Amino acid sequence: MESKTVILIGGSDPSGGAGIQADLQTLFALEIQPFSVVTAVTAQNEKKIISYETVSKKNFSDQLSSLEISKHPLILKIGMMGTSQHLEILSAWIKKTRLNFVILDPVLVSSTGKALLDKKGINTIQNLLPFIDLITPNIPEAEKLSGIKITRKEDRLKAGEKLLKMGAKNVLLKGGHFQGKACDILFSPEMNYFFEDSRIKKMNVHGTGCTLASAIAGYLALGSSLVEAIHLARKIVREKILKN
Ligand code: PXL
Repeated sequence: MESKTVILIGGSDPSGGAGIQADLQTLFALEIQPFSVVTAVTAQNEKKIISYETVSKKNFSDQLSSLEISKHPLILKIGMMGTSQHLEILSAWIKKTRLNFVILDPVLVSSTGKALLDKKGINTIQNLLPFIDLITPNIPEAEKLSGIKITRKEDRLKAGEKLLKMGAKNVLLKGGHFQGKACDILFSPEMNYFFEDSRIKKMNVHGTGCTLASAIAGYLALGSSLVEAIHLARKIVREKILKN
């Protein structure tokens, strides 16, 4: 069976741990050749992000227009966007393009603490939620997008359900920032699924969000169901953390 085409949209991380480089590496390992559209170029290493610049809005639009995608079923994975203006351009493109499945990893802040999207971008993401098939926030991102503070276990359910109500078709709330077992929760229209593993201690987790979302895109492209794709993608992330 021919696999679906994956389009990656995100920023460059010259250290290779996160961003488009991590996404590409993940998809190549699954023998998928994705399209990749660059939103921003960061200068960073494992310790910090020194600076970043977004590509011009014209160049970003041109990259999207250049994609020769009319023939294929498409899976889109969105990572770092940089500014709300780039997100607005992407929103307009999503609304006019036939996409099978849209995954949004709402990259707001780097693991080293630098903002990777401007403040207004949060509002733009909220408006885009009805066009998103799967959003993959970590706890701080879910708090910002839902407006619900997550301190107790039950708060995760409130935040996830709120994001569904705001229009996302599915929400994968990642538990990496929460105490206890490494538990990700998938909120879907029918039911919630809990994905649980023992926590791996004090390892480098830079780029794990990128890898998870792009592996989900890859497995969906190869024909997995969403639950199966998440299960398999979590295995890839676990291996990546253990190797670091
Ligand atoms: O992990 C989030 C992320 C995504 N994309 C780029 C990044 C980072 C974190 O540093 O640099 C380009």
